[in-house]
Amino acid sequence: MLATLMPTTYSNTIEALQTEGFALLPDLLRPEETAALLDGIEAAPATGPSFRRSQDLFAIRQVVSEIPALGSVLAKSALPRLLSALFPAGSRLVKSIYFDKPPHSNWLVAWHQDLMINVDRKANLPGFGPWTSKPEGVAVLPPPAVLDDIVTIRLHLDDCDADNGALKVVPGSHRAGVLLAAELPAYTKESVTCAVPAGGAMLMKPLLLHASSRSTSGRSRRVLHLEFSSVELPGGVQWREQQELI
Ligand SMILES: O=C(O)CCC(=O)C(=O)O
Repeated sequence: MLATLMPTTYSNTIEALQTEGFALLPDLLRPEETAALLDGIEAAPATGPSFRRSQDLFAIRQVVSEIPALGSVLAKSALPRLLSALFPAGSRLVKSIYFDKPPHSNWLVAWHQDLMINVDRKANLPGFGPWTSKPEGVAVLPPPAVLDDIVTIRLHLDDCDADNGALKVVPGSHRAGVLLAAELPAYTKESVTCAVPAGGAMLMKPLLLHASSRSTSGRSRRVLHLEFSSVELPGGVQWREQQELI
């Protein structure tokens, strides 16, 4: 059988995700799917509490609920097959954000791990906390097993490299658990920059140390950041944005 006709198993991707904390899939989306996602974003009204626009950043929170056309494009792409490989027992979308780092943007993101999950309400749950309450809703640091289950899939809608704010990561840092600020410099000397072409995906674990730099180029860096989990939260607490994508 020709290699191109063999089913994609994503076994190398899953192994890289477990050992390195991230994996790159340069051609997850077809060009017409990337174009359809951009069309959906451009057609959105861009007003309301989920939309934030400044000279250096255009972000849309809960973007898949704000722009339902995106979910239809994603459901017909290779994403469902990738999700079945990552989560054989099923998963749901628990967070979605669109980020545009426009040309020459000064927006940079310092080294951090993604520790908080968005939930619908506060509750007295063993192992959960601290809790935060912001205008957009409640978030909490969950127990390690909840974070370990999450996979973030960043779909790149533009070619992205060091010049237009690609993500920098520290391979393997997700295995160190939750790190203190004072511990970060010892890790960040070993960082790599994740260049991803338009239509490609970067997969990462929430505990992977990551950061991004200012853009020094005239190119946009548009990304759909999607987080998936198979975990049912305890005590009747729900993921705030939970949504079946497929
Ligand atoms: O997209 C970026 O440049 C950074 C985003 C990020 O660090 C995050 O979502 O946690």
